[in-house]
Amino acid sequence: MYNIAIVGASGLVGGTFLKVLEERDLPIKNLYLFASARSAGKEVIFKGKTLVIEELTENSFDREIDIALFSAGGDISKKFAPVASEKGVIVVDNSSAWRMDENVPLVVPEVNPEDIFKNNGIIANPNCSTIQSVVPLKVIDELYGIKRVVYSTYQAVSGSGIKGIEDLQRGLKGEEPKTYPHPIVNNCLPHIDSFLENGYTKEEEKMINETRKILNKKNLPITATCVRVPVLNGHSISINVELEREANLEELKAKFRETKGIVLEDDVKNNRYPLATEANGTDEVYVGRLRKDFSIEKGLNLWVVADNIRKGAATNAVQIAEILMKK
Ligand code: 2RA
Repeated sequence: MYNIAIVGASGLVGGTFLKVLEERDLPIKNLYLFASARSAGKEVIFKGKTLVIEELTENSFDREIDIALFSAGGDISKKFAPVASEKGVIVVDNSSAWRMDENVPLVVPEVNPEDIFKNNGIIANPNCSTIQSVVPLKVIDELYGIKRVVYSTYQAVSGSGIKGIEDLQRGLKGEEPKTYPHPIVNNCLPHIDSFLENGYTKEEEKMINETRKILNKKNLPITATCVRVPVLNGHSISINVELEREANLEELKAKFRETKGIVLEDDVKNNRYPLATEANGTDEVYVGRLRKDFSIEKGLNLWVVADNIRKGAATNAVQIAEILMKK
């Protein structure tokens, strides 16, 4: 049995950690919930027991904790993940704070589970749009070798947390946004996170750098355009891939069908392709619209959809914790 902590327990991902931990019935002896002073004292039901959220402090890890799931923003992770790991806690951090640190493994269990055990106390959970992309890309790379990737994302407002959801709700009532720079209703905003000097956004930079790290292809040519769309939950991503070797679509579909964590939804004659409303609330990565890219010699297009709060964050982190526990 294990003692688990959740840091950021009052947030959207934090609450989903609780839901996923309960669903997957991990061997938990004690569960400790931490958040800001503002949320301290709030009660949460877990497996029929009432737990009380505590304020996160430097002393929060002065107790027997085996694994801590963090989703409280980069500043909190930067400050408290080392405090926890110095006390022997293994931290699985959902923020971007540690993802590109060369001493911190960046892990998607279906792609690079072996990297979990290269940790020095901190394991980074990738960005949601990266997680759902590398799951099919790993299969494609193993079969045909990937030479280049082009990402175009259509990301739900839940990716911005409760604030993003509230802006969509405001927009539907004709009210002005408070989180996004423009109304999200009737718009697609090519602006997720902040802009960099080179004209890309931090979200696009994350997808590029994290994909290279997870697939262990440091110089892989990749570009990305990340777009916020008026969808409540579930990210959709168009992926264009240039290959070393010509793809065989039937072979690739068969491989997707037998890959754990992937659901092939590809029957366009019957209007069947991945949808955010169908991915919502599930832990799989849905793949469809597989077709050759005839504009280049060996090219492939696919459409990938997943619940960005579950597989894109909470479930991926819990899966890492499960592998740690099994070991
Ligand atoms: C977003 N991927 O969708 C980012 C962070 N969750 O806003």
